[in-house]
Amino acid sequence: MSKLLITAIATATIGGFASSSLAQLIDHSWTTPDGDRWMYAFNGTPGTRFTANTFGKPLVKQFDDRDSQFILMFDTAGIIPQGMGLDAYRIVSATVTVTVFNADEFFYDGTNDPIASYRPIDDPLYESDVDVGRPIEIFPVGYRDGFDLTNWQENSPFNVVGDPLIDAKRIRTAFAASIDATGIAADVSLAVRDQIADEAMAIGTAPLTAGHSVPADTTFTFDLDLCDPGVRRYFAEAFDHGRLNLVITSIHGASYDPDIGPGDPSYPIFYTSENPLAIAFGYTPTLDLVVRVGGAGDYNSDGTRNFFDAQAFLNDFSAQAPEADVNTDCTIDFFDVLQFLNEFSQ
Ligand SMILES: [Ca+2]
Ligand SMILES: [Ca+2]
Ligand SMILES: [Ca+2]
Ligand SMILES: [Ca+2]
Repeated sequence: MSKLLITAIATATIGGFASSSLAQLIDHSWTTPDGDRWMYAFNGTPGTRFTANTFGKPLVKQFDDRDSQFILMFDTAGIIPQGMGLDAYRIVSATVTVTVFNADEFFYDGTNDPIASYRPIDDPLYESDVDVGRPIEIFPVGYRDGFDLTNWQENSPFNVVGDPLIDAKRIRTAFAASIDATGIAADVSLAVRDQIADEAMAIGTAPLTAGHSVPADTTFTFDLDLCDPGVRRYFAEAFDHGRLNLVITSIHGASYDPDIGPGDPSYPIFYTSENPLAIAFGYTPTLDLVVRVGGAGDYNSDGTRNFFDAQAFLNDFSAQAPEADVNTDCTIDFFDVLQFLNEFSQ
């Protein structure tokens, strides 16, 4: 493989270089979102609340299973060059944090629970939840009824079609989504009903013992799985437009039951970007991104394409280093070599 690769690179090197595919490696941290919203049908102050929570009430006829969602909006414009076309963006890593406001009102579970475990125990499809607590998950955002990434804002209406007092299912203007490789978003808010499993980009983890109650000010970290082609496309589209929206959800039981009245929360409540305590103590949601912009031919991202790029790629490829995954599909194979050569010789 290496000899073949060297020959191919040498051949490619003979061709002239255009300057259009030079690359930039961008590593940036957002210490607070540019917008955030408790996405819940009966939120009377959308976009400005000091806390947001996540819960669900699966299979209740009126509500989405992921009933209460927390949307985060980060402007990437000005940090990541916009409008370069989807192929120009290669997301390398993405990490999100949110911090818990309420004290000891739910239990820590940093692993996936079977979607059937959220069904009632007498449901024929019910599966048991083997570990105490419920995971907190992060998803891409999808839109409906005239909204999209470019026009949805933290104070946009919850719905424009339907009436949540009658039926709040599948009407929210922005929803937790699964994105296919062509960019089509499917609403996963009814995950239990629709039996949609394992579509989250990450489950939040915290330095806590599994099953223990979660203290106030605990930060949950989401290291996003970027292997899925739909997820990669989602990030590319976000960077192309200059804004990345993400949504936190969980299907913790909602303790408020219209039949029995309000009780103590049994679900996470998070600080929002508007919360004065969060601003003072650094508990606002955060985002860390590493993204390559531009052609992979400038492999070492120094603004020129030359032998050193080929050498660096070859070294990483031989070592099976993650950086050699040029087409970012989470495997390092011949298709990465093809893509590198293609971009190196353009
Ligand atoms: Ca907000
Ligand atoms: Ca569990
Ligand atoms: Ca270079
Ligand atoms: Ca690859």
